[in-house]
Amino acid sequence: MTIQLGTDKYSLHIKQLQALYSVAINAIAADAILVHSGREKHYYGDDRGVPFQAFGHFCHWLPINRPDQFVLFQPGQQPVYYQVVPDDFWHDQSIEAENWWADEFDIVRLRQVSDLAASLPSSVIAYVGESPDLAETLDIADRLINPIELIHALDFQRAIKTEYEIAQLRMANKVALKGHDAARQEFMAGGSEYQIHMAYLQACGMLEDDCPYTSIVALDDKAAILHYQHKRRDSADDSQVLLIDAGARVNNYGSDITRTSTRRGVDPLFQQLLDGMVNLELSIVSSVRPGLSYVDFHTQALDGVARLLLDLDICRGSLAELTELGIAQLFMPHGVGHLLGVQVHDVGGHQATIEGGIVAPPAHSPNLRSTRTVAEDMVFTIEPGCYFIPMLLNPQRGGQHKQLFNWQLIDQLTPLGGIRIEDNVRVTQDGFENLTRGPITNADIITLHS
Ligand SMILES: [Mn+2]
Repeated sequence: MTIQLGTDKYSLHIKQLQALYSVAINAIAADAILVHSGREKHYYGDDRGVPFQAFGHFCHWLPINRPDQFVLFQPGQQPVYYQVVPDDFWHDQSIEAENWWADEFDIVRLRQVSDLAASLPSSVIAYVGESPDLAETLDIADRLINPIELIHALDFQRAIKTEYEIAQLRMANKVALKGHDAARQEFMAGGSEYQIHMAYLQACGMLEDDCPYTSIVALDDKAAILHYQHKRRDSADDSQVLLIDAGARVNNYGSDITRTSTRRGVDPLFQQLLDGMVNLELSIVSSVRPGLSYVDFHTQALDGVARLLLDLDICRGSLAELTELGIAQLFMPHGVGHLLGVQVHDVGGHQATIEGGIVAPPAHSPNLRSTRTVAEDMVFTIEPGCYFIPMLLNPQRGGQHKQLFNWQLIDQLTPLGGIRIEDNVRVTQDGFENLTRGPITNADIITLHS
């Protein structure tokens, strides 16, 4: 959805983007950078189009999600938006120019992509986008098609959000929270996964294509499937647990929120685990401040999960033993979160430098999507989880460390699937802003715990 938010913020965003591109272009010998939104695709052997998603670096410039749109950056000049609007009586191709963004560009309207070559300046242009073939037709040199030094610089900087971007992410959280409320109510009333999913979309005022990713709406044991994609229609009168991971998209920026809810009569042990996970998530969020490594949050999550498992007698032994053997990872096999922006798993998560240096995730947690040093105005998710995944736990039943697991309790909890709690967090000058919950005080944590 398109929501107008402060023209001045957007104007400043474009200035900051120009400054960022002015630095990035120094990595290559070029006078200009052409950013392409992408091409329309069709299913194989079919004339039906695949739902389009514009390239992240294009979305960074414009709140437009359409194929064959182009932004031309030239240092010191107003950016040019080449808006391709084909003659087409099958589809609505019109793009309504809204002043708040249109005023920042020199807009050149074209009827087809093949008109672009004649409209571009005769300077040395680099191309960023999915179609090297198209770049060749524009006579762009091979070395300037997605030059890796340029991509590294652009990816790295995307982690730090402008005030405009933070406003979009705040709004995307606000919209998604309406959906989460409606979804929870539908679950409490015994709704099926399908009904909960539809209640979510309706409350957000969204179509499925407006979601930043495929929503996860999982009842009971399906909550243990990390990216569960179905929406069962079966009656769910006796369901006990809902795990819903769903966001909303505003001007191309997406939120990514997970909530786990229980119905009356749920196993009290599961409820204790859920309360513990909520507190763990809040305490990790509360520790966010510039200068830390994102890996620290992951370590806190694994540690917290292990402590909970010991406290509730689901695991046995010492914290040191569980850590040494990587037992928490069997219950939380994903990372504690990821960068968030115009892509739900935003780029540059493992990048340590603008030049492209990489910090790999620790060997014990290869699925961790970010190892960045936390900096002001970075936005990421914090999403610890704890699941009973038979595929991961069953091999331990006959293993060397089988005595570290309380199999009776694990069997008791497995039909309830699992838990994930996820908020979107912005780093401030000396701490954090929870974009999902707003300010959290110690009082909130205690309330949630009781
Ligand atoms: Mn996420």
